[in-house]
Formats: sequence, structure tokens, C-alpha cells
Amino acid sequence: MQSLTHYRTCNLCEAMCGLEIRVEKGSITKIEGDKNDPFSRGHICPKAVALKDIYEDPNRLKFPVKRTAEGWQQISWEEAFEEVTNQIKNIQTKYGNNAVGMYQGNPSIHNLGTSMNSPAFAKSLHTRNLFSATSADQLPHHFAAWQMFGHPMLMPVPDIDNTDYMLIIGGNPIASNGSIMSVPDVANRLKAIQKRGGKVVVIDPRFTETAAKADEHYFVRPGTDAFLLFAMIQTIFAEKLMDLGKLTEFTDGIETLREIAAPFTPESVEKQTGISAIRIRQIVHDFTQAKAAVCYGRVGVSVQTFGSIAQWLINAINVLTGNLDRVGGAMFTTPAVDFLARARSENKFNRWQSRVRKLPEFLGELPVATLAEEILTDGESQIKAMVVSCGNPVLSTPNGSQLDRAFEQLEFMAAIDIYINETTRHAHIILPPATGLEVSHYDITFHVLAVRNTAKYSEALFPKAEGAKYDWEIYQELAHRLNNQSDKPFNPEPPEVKLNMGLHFGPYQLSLQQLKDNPHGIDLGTLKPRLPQRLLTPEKRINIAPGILVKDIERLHESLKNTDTQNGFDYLLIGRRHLRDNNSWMHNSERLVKGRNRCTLMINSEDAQKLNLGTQSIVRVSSRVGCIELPVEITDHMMKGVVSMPHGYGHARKGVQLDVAAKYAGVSINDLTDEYILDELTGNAAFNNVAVKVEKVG
Ligand SMILES: Nc1nc2c(c(=O)[nH]1)N[C@H]1C(S)=C(S)[C@@H](COP(=O)(O)OP(=O)(O)OC[C@H]3O[C@@H](n4cnc5c(=O)[nH]c(N)nc54)[C@H](O)[C@@H]3O)O[C@H]1N2
Ligand SMILES: Nc1nc2c(c(=O)[nH]1)N[C@H]1C(S)=C(S)[C@@H](COP(=O)(O)OP(=O)(O)OC[C@H]3O[C@@H](n4cnc5c(=O)[nH]c(N)nc54)[C@H](O)[C@@H]3O)O[C@H]1N2
Ligand code: SF4
Ligand SMILES: [Mo]
Repeated sequence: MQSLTHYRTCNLCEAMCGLEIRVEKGSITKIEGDKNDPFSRGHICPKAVALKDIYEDPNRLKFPVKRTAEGWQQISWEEAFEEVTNQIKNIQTKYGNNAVGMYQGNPSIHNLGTSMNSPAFAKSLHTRNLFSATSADQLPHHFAAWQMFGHPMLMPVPDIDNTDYMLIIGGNPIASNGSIMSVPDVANRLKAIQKRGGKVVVIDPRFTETAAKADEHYFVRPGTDAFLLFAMIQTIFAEKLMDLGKLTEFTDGIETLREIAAPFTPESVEKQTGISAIRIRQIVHDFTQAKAAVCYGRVGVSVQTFGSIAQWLINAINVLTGNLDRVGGAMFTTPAVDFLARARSENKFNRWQSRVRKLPEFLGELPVATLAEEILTDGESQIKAMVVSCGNPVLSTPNGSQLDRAFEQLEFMAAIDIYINETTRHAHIILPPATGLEVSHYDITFHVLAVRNTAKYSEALFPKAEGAKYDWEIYQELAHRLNNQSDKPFNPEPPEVKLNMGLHFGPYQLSLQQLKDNPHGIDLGTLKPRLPQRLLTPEKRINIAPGILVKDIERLHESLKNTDTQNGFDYLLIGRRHLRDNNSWMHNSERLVKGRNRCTLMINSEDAQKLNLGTQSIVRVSSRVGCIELPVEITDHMMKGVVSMPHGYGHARKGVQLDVAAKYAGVSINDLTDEYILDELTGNAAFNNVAVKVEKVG
């Protein structure tokens, strides 16, 4: 390879930025934004350049390794496949199928080969003990979408390019680059709202990077958004601001919603939320007066005790004001590969429960907050072996240190991962796939959640290392062996085969060849109204007051009674994302982690004064489950009584082989978060409802 320019989609986050990569004499000399990408228009963030670091990272695994008394040893793929499948089969023979569990992490959906092939592999395990990062993240979005629109993937996306009023609750897209809203170049897109006379309003317990660009920002007490949203709905009804437009014809449950919202006057929620009644009414007035408005809530309102109610009410506000499926409102995409076209509404909730705590199944999975106790609690169907794929649950799930201990006692663990990190160090065998610039890419999921319809396929830039394997080869081979098909020939199928079919049968009847001929991507236009046809409820009607969610309001009312002082645990701990982090796994890139320590506890200056903290202070933060120490960052950007720290740090654990991350180890927020604090309806982790004690050290 002499010199060439390669175009591809960055797969690190949901924004799908187009990259222009310059390669000279086989090595990357430049990574820039692709100005001709119709979706990202030249935008990238600093993480894109780290694709080079991942490609070149000496710590990255390329061949299977086995943990032995003498340390990690490279083994052949044959030995790795043989041992993994034998161990799984033996453990299932001895203890039953459910003795094997699986956890799938976030990059699963950012990799074409993995997203297309890991589901069949998971199925080949024949276990009910399937877990994923979904229940530490967006599960409430899926739940609300399923209940209201008929399918968990029918999640509306803000039509940011056409809206006149964007209400952002519990999301910080300037740092995260958007989520359940693929939105490259979000800063300019928000600015454009303001330029056309519109408003951006942020509701967040921290004055975030997004708040700094907004027209208005309101501090809200963590975990109380459901009250705020109900008060907004109450105001819409009380002041007769409801205007469903065409949605009237196919929306049910309006009267029920009116009744249940009635007690939540703005005055009644002032104290819990910290937002005054005047402000709440003003937000509603501005929202309803805008030509098109959209209410958007993301992970901050998802990972809290009333996450599902909050996501439901956010959708309800968009429906009540006629902004669902309206240009400039919350819209549904028309993706080039449209797996929803043939989808049906099915009940995939609570068909079974977890063994120990009886938490409900959703979409075939159990809440990850219960994983550790399923390993630690003796009894029939106890988990004895795990497969962890694309995930680092020791750092990313509530009470991660308990899970750390639980993994230690497993009889067997296999990891499909590219690093030896906090989780995979417990594995007996790690099977690393080719990744990043070595693989082809099409965003099968995030085109479904994007603010504009586009399609783009990226070829691999570099060949995988000689003798290495693609993710789809690994999942298919494991499934083949586990399904006892070893006597049949094994012909792995690259993801392009199904992708091409998906494109062909999609709404634009594209082909893989067309995408290959357009390496910058193909623009398919702005989001178009799709209702009622797109609905997947049996009668193609919206349910604005689903019974199961309505019933959960009892819990909301109940929570008001529970106001005992928490003997010293009087701060609420919330999370935070930084532009140069990506959950737990990109701290091994020097260029991303160098500079000021980001693993700090942000605290309001009045609170800091009360605790006698100075700018150099170290604090001890403790919760029911654990205790960590870290430096403070005193700032008026925090709401009083609330402290914030990022997740994904805590790399100092023994046996982690991440040379750069070790220098910037930090501590893990999930050594404080509590596996018992959940959105009890669904079992989703409620990271943002954890009470902590903060003390000065020394
Ligand atoms: N307190 C708190 N906790 C949180 C959050 C929070 O806001 N606060 N956020 C939650 C959210 S939203 C999420 S999504 C989860 C994320 O939780 P996880 O998905 O469990 O964690 P990640 O840090 O994304 O870990 C990704 C893993 O995939 C590996 N990997 C990277 N690329 C590849 C690849 O191509 N193939 C394979 N096989 N492996 C790869 C990495 O080495 C790493 O081990 O964390 C959750 N945890
Ligand atoms: N740079 C970077 N980008 C990422 C990631 C990353 O780790 N780093 N992770 C990716 C992943 S997996 C995801 S899911 C997305 C998430 O995307 P976002 O949802 O935009 O992520 P956050 O920046 O965590 O924003 C959540 C906001 O909610 C606020 N918040 C916390 N508790 C509450 C509450 O109770 N109520 C309200 N109203 N707000 C609250 C927090 O202060 C924070 O500002 O980001 C993705 N993009
Ligand atoms: S915003 Fe996301 S997709 Fe865009 S360059 Fe950064 S990490 Fe990649
Ligand atoms: Mo996430």
C-alpha cells in the first residue's frame, strides 16, 4: 500500500461521522472529517483520531489467549473454540442450560459483524441468563416505545434540523454527540435552531456543555423528572393547550392521562424538582407556542428510579402537543435497511423472572443489576460460567466491585474482547476479533435512530492481522459448534450478504454495490411523517396511557412519603460524560487521556464550603455498597446537594493490561452505585438516584 485516501464511518459513538483517512506507506498520517459526507458534513470529534491508536495499540489482542498459572498464553483458534464450547457444554450438562450466562456490551451494536451475528450465538447458549448494557441504559426508551407505539425500536428521534424549540432533559449531546438521536455536528445544528429564531432549553442537575450553548437551563433534582413532566402535562390540560392535530384520529387514553396528571400541579412539584411553578408554566407556554417543538430525554432520565414513566411522559408531551410525527417534532426514520418493516408487536416482557430477585425479563434479557447475585447465590440454575462480549460490566454496572468478586468464583469465563481489562482479566479464554479500521461497516442500528435518512457502507481500511478472525467468524463458529453441527461443513457468511439483501428489500431498494460506489454515503433526505402506517400496535393506534405505566404511578406517589433523612448520605451522585471518553474502554489512547484529570467529583461551591473543601482536596465518597476517594472539582455548574463524576474509570485493578489507562486509572463510580436502586417496573439500573456521603480526607 503506497498512499491512499480512505472514507469511512466512525463507529465509536452513535453520531456516525464520516472520516477521511490519509494513509502513506501503510501508516495513517491524517484523520479528518469527510466534508462530502451528507450526514456529518465534515464534523468529527477527537475520538476519531484514536481509531489509529486502537489499530496500533500494542495492548490490543489479535489472537486467542488462555489464562494459566504462568500468565496469559497465546493459543490456536482451534484450541480456543474447542475449549470454550467444551466448557460450556460440560457446565450445561452438569448444572443445566441456565448455568451459563452472557453479557453483551455497548460496542456490540457499533459493529456490523457483531450486531448481525451475536444474537444467533446468544441463542445457541439456550439460557435465560442473558444480560446486556441495555438494562444500564436505554431500556426505558424501548419499554415506552413498545407500550405506546407497538415496538421497542419505534423510538422517535428529534427532528433537530427543523424544530423551533428543543427541550433536552437528561442529555448532554455536546459531550456525547447524541444518543437515540444520531446527530453529528450537533453544536451547529443546535445553533441553527437559535438562528432561525428558535430556542434550546436544557433541564439537568449540572450546567453542562450543552446547557452552556442553550437559551435556558434549569437545575432539576436528580430522579424527579417524572414529577416535572407530569406537571407539564397537567398544565397542558388545565390551560387547554392540547392540540393533537392528525394524531387525534389514532390516539387512545387521553382522558386517562388527564385524570392521572390532575394532581401534579406545577406548585405541587416545585419542592421535589427544584423548578418553580412559574418556570414550568413558562416552559409549557413556549413549547406549545412554537411552530414545531420537541421534548427529548436521554440517559439522565433513563437511568433513574422512574425512568420508564419519564420516557413515557416525554413521548406523551410530544403527542399531546401534536409534535409527534410532525416536521420539527419527534419523528420516525425511514432507514435503508428497515428491519421494522416486517416486525410485529409481541409481548416480550416478564415472560420469566430472574431466579434470585424475581426481576422481569424484557426482550429476552434480565436486568444486569441482578447478574452478580445470580452468580453468588447457591441453588439450582446458579450461573457457573459466563460469556462476556464487547462489555466491561465490572466498570459499567451497579455495584461493579461485587460483580468483580462474583466473576472470580466462576468455573469458566470466555470473553470476546480486544483487551485484557477489569472484566476480561477474569476470563479463562479471550477470543479477540479484528476491529475498527480492519473491518467493514454499515450502521445497522444507528441509521434507524438518526436525525436524517442516509446510508453508508465502509470497506475495511486495513486487512486483519494474518491468522486473526473477524467478529462474525467467531460468533458463527461458536454457534455452529454449540448447536452440535460439527459434522456439517462450516461456511461462515460475511455480513455483507444479509446487508445487501436488507438494502434490496428496503424502502429505497439500494444495493451494496451502490453504497460502494458512493463512499461518502448516500443522502436519503429529511425525516418524513410516517404515522399511522408505521405504528406496530395491533390497530395502528397510539396508546398515550398504557395500563402498566399508569399503574406504576402508585410507586411515584408512594415515593413522596419516603422522605426520611438518610443519616449523612445527603448528596445525590450523578454521572457525567466527557468528549474524550467513551464509556470505559478508550483510556488506552494517550492523546485522549492526557491533560487535566477528568475523574473528579464535581461539587457546588456552597457545598464545598460546608465540607471545608479546597481546590486541592481529596474526598471520600461512600454509599451503601462502597467507598472511593478522588479529587474534588469545585464549581457552580453543579446543583446544590448533587455531586457528579464520570463512569468508566478504575483501571488500577490487578491484572489489567492497559499500559496507558493504568497511568490515568481513576476510580469507578460503579463501586458506589447500588444494584438495589432500580426503575422497579423494568429493573433498569437507577444510577442517578444513589445517595452518598461526602467527607474530606485528611
Ligand atoms: N454510573 C454509570 N454507569 C454507567 C453509565 C452511566 O452513565 N453511569 N452508562 C451506562 C451506559 S449508557 C452504557 S452503554 C454502559 C456501557 O457498558 P459496557 O458496554 O459494559 O462497557 P464499555 O465500556 O462500553 O465496554 C466495551 C467493551 O468492549 C470492548 N470492545 C471494544 N471494541 C470491541 C470490538 O470491536 N469487539 C469486541 N468484541 N469488543 C470490543 C472493550 O475492550 C470493552 O471491554 O455503561 C453504563 N454504565
Ligand atoms: N464522549 C462520549 N460520548 C458518548 C459516550 C461516552 O462515554 N463519552 N457514551 C455513549 C453512550 S453509551 C451513551 S448511552 C450516550 C449517552 O448520551 P447522553 O444521554 O447525552 O449522555 P450524558 O452526557 O451522560 O448526559 C446525561 C445527562 O443527564 C444528566 N442527569 C443526570 N441525572 C439526571 C436526572 O435525574 N435528571 C435529569 N434531567 N438529568 C440528569 C447528567 O448531568 C448529564 O448531563 O453517550 C454516548 N456518547
Ligand atoms: S462524534 Fe462519535 S462518530 Fe463522530 S468522530 Fe466522534 S466518536 Fe466518531
Ligand atoms: Mo449507552
